[in-house]
Amino acid sequence: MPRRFLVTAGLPYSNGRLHVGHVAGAYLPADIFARFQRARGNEVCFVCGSDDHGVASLMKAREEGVPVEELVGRYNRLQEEDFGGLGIEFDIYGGTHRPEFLETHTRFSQSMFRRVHDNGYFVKRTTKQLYDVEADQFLPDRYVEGTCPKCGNEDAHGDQCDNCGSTYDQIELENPRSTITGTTPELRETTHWHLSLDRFQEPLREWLETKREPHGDQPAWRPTVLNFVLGQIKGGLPERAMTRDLHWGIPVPLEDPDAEGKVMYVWFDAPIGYISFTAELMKRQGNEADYERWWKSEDSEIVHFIGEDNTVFHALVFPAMLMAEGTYQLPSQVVSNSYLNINFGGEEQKISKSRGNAVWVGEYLQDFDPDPLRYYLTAVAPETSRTAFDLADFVQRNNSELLGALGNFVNRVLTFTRRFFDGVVPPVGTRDEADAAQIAAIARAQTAIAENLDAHRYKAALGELMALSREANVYFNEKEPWALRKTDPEAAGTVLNVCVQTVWSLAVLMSPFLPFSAARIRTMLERPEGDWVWDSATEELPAGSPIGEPVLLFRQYELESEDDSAE
Ligand code: B3M
Ligand code: ZN
Repeated sequence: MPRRFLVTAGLPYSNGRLHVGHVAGAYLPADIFARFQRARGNEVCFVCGSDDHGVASLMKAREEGVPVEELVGRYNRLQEEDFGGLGIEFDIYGGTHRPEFLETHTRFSQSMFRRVHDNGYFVKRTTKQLYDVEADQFLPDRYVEGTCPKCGNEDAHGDQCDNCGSTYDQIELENPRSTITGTTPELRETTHWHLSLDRFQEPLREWLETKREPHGDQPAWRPTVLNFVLGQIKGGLPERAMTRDLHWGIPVPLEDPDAEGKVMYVWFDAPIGYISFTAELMKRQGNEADYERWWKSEDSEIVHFIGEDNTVFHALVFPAMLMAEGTYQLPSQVVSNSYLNINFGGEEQKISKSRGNAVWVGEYLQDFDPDPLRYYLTAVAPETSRTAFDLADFVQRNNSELLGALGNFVNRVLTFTRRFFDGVVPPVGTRDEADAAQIAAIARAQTAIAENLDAHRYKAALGELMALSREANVYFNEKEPWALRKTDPEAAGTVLNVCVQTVWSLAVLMSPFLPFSAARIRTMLERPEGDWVWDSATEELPAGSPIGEPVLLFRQYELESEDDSAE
């Protein structure tokens, strides 16, 4: 029976371009997983899109002086382009305010909100908040500055002080000022709906405890993720306001005068985007109700890929929302990655736009190919702890590992076969022990890679792929087919037969990681296009199969020297 996977990758805020940290944290491992499971013959629906609401996008639009719809629309398209350039292929790329998705997304978000409300899991509370009279709006924390109530720093943010690190409620700030108009805001009462997370502490704890061990066909969750969220539960889960006084978001759908002019908190509607985008896809395929096969049926496995800062929302808040709603399944797996830092100017730094140290996907793709980045970001993936992107290391590994080991082997074998064996796979002949060992290495690598990918160990899986390519190089070198050809042409044919089989297997096994290169090998081997089939890695190409013109898989990269960059 094929398995069914609903795979999601965190919805990027549509207010900036994507950099390597985003890719390593969520999108690349999700894409590798989706490609692998598909090749395995499993049913996969890979969903993503932009997170268009929230205060940050509103602020950015204000800064740029453009309507927020225009801003998020622009970044939605740019981000989709960046993903496409890297071969991150979603089945659907939506957007929580993308025009073609808005009706479905609003309907799903409002229905969820209403059901959580009707099931009694919201508490309505009236509190005081800062109101900017001139701008005629309540001020989200990011729109307020003032004097820190703890240390007296005069440039403290609405909810935290960068000087002393304390956090507080915005109304505790002294001498508050609105960053929109610069005026002094006044205190006004406002009403919001709070999700009673406290009532889900026990059910969440019980559910999460089952993830310590393998469950169903799923591996245990990463201990870092579990320990973190279980720790949060131990500390007590606070109620969280799920509505906001903003004009940007999904309107709160309650027949209550207090709900007027309010929208949902961005973190309420964003994860519902996963569901509404799936529904939109199903609608396009003919039947919207099919989204239930993915989201409500027990034989579907929901796998979320996220960066570590999104863990609370995916492992606690969203599951609590789903429990409160009552008809959904909970996720089977939350694959959360740590941050990817960057080595810059001789030190390891957090990737940040303002520091100017980010490697942007769009810029990268102007100079380099997608597969080397996919390779490097998997090789240094921050799976269990923070790691760092290092440009010199990227160049070095491209040259020595991708080009030196993998690319070279493929190129040598195909060139040699064309030159000395009429461009066709030579007959098998009699395999000696070394030949048989090389054939056995293929099956071993296939199993090891699959086991690691099923367990969400991407780095280790890639390591097995590269081990196979190194073994293959050793085999080729030790067999010396260039000499053997003269003394025992049949044995040399057998060696090249084994090598071509290995090239083909490498293509199948690399296809989740390095899809562009895999496709090139497939073309060179003149194999039919179409979906990759994992099992075909061990299906031997018959003698006589044609070998096409070899093309180089990887290029040598050079670090820009000081002189070049000064020009
Ligand atoms: N947009 C946060 C982020 O990009 C948020 C993820 C939403 S996933 C439902 O870090
Ligand atoms: Zn302070």
